Amino acid sequence: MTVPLRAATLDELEIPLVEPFETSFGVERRRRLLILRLEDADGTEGWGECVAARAPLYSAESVETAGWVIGEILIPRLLEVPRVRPDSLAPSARGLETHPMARAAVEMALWDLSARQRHRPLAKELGGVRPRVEVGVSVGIFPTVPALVHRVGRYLEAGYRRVKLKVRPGWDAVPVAAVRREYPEVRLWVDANRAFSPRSVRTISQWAKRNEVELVEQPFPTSAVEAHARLRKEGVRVCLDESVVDRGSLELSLRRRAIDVLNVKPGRVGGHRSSIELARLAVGRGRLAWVGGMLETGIGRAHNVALASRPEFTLPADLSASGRYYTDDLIDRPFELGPGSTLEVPLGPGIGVEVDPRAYRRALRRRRRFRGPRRTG
Ligand code: OSB
Ligand code: MG
Repeated sequence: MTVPLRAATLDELEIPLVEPFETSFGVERRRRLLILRLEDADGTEGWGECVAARAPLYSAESVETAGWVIGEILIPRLLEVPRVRPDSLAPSARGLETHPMARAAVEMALWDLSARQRHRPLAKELGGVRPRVEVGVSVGIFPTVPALVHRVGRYLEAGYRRVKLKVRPGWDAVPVAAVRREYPEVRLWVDANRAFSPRSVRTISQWAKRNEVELVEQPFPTSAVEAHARLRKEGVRVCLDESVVDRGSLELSLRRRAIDVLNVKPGRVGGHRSSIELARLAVGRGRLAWVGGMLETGIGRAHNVALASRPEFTLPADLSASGRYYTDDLIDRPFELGPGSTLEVPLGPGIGVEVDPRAYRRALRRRRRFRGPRRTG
């Protein structure tokens, strides 16, 4: 029933964010990204987004390295595969364990393609069970505390109920306390993107508990398993993002009691299949899981929303409405925030959204085309 690929298009785009997004590792004003479009022999398409950023700061991959891996290795190998399916990537991705973002873009495009071939929504193909997914909003570092408090207020007015503040040494106890004081009801999370030293376990636990911070995401460096375990012992709920790169790293954190909650980003862990595997493992051991984001455009967001409709994901996702990120999202029907701080799971074929050609053309910077071998019979 499945068919070979006929062609692939790898595009590099640039799209301005509605406002700068500052984290402990840098500021992003315009997102540079890769979009992959696969096309099978019947003309059905599959879309994937690569979450690697222009600079390799969040992780070691970048637009350049991921573009190289996708264009020089993954696409040429896949174009030789006689019948593609979502797991067709595994043999083609051998040796590329340290390039999960490149792999994910291709794996996710294959999922979309295969769901469209079957005229089924991706959410159903992935085992999703919910018509809407609960979401929150990730809020960057601001120039001043009042500016942050004001912005959080705007998000709450828009309907978000859970807010994740980006923190770093020097932007921690004070802004967190200010937001808590102004909004006593908000579900408050923080994310440090590895910026703290393991020596600050005590101080983090003090301000986190005092301000009823529901979870602290990735306070310490990737391999600081003991520090994360100590923070848990202080009574803080620890969420891991960068530390979990594969099954082995998750098992290690579980065994050493260094994790309560898992932030699963399909674009960063190799795609949907590995996301499901990691979430099942964490939930099977009594931990909680939710779907994170990497400022995806509507294409990547649609993938993430489909994944988040699975039953393992019980905490609100980092998947906000299109307008929180981009004035001109790349899709025809931008995501909007619905009742109860939710996004609707698109139920059209595949990811359930279509590209808006005008927005896409405006953002397009570079295109590479690939064609499969001519096949006979
Ligand atoms: O650590 O979760 C993170 C964005 C870019 C890189 C890393 C992270 C993030 C976010 C944004 O927090 C979440 C979103 O897409 O809304
Ligand atoms: Mg994070």
